[in-house]
Amino acid sequence: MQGETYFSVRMRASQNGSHENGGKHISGGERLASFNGLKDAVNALLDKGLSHSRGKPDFMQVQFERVDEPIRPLQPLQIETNEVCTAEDGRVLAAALLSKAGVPAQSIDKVFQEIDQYSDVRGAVLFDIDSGKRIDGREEKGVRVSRLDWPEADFAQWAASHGAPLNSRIKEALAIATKVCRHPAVIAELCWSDDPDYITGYVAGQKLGYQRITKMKEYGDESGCRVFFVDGLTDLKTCIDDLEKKPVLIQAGGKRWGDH
Ligand code: WAQ
Ligand code: MG
Repeated sequence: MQGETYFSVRMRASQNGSHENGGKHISGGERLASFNGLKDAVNALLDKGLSHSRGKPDFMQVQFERVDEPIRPLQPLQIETNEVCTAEDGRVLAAALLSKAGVPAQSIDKVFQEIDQYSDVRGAVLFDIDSGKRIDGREEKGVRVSRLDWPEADFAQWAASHGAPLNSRIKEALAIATKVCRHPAVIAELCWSDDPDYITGYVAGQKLGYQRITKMKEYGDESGCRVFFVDGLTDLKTCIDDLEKKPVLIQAGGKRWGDH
């Protein structure tokens, strides 16, 4: 989309006070919108935070800011769904997929050992496969991938042609995975929701694609995770900056943004 000014819109909501005052994370969201689309984007994020299965928020912040960098168009990763019967089977399959994407066994084991600690993070954990350690240094905040969106009409067309449900959860998760796996330092991503009513998760990688796994935890469980496995990271600050700030729009079909 050249020539049009875009705005990054972000929301975070918590319960029992703000996040920085120890409140429980309820919901977060990020969109990219034109000036005329701001009202819809803010309303959609407001709705998302107000009607959430993790609870009613008593703190919410919604903000928008102009994006000055050019927006990069990206094709969504290939999607596949892997049916499993139990959460244990789901986690075993996730480990196998991470291994296929190039994550060493020691790092996979360590992440699964530490997974309960990661569930308090309201962004993502950056895990370095060289040192075998979490390296973002962001504690509870983690790294929040922002400045990304998938225009609804393009997503609807994509969903129809892939037999995928028309829900914003898949749209948002596939958009994050596509942006993150495109980063040269990122080997793979592991994610499942912290929402008690959603148990499907995924492993993603640039070559592996977006591999959904139908059961990663039990219904009612409020612990989720999002881990980006990174390798050969010489400049941590730039990597975090790219993930948080480089603007990306997902586009599956038709004319690509910026084509003439
Ligand atoms: N950047 C970094 N981390 C994030 C972001 C973001 N933009 N959004 C969410 N997270 C982290 C945060 O720690 C959340 O607690 C955790 O991920 C889970 O977020 O059927 O719904 O939005 O294909 O609850 C995946 C499967 C659903 C979708 C994942 O995650 C499908 C999901 P949630
Ligand atoms: Mg959630």
